[in-house]
Amino acid sequence: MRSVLFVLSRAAMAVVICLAPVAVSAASCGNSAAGFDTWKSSFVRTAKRAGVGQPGLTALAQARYAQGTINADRNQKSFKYSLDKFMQIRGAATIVAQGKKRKARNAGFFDALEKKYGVPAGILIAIHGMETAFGSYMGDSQVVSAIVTLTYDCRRSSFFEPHAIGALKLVDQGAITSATLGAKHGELGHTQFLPGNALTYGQDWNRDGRVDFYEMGDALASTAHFLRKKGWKRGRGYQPGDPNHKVLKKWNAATVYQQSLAIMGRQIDGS
Ligand SMILES: [Ca+2]
Repeated sequence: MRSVLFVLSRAAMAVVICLAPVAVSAASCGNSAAGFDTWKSSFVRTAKRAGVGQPGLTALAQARYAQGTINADRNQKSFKYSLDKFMQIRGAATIVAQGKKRKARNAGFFDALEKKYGVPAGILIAIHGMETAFGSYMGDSQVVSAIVTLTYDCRRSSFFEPHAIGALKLVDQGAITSATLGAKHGELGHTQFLPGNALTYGQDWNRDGRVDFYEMGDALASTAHFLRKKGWKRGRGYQPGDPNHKVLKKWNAATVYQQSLAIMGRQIDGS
């Protein structure tokens, strides 16, 4: 769901600028490591008020200023690609070819997911391929440190704060630890959930008592659950103009991303 961040960044930034004098709780945000620890001790109160327990508070105390995340955030560039170019850059042909094999190999699993959530294999496999090349690259940044740093950072505090609280609650639940690695903006697991969404939509598909976004079954069930809760209609289409196409916007705000998912999904589903 990475690209959502890019699209939201301008709007969220405007909010931060307008509200900064009153909105950012007791401690002020900052644009460098100086002040991070002071801000963290103040953020403890916010976290407690939000219901974060001791494991989450400990993870907050252990969070370190994530310079790599801030560097990546400052260097974000916005590109405008045609659909064809975007699909080429993202390796859509490879995702479809591998995706068809993955669907055939795990037919029972994907049938069970569709039965429970109404979301067909093609879309879930296309998302899995787009987000992490089917789990082959899930990131190398510490999720808690990344998301707490982004909340402290002045640029988009209000956008990231619910995700920081989400990450700390995921620690409470044992879904992640302070060592869990994800992408630069704290997206975690096979389909790169932001922590707040992970907390809300996480599913324990394999029923081992733990929602694990680094276990494929849990991650894809959580993804299907997210789409279902965002309005996915069982048995209806997901091509542009179909009822489910607009649900893809909830996953990623970029039009070319949504269109790519629809094309890849149709090819993988073979319909
Ligand atoms: Ca599980």
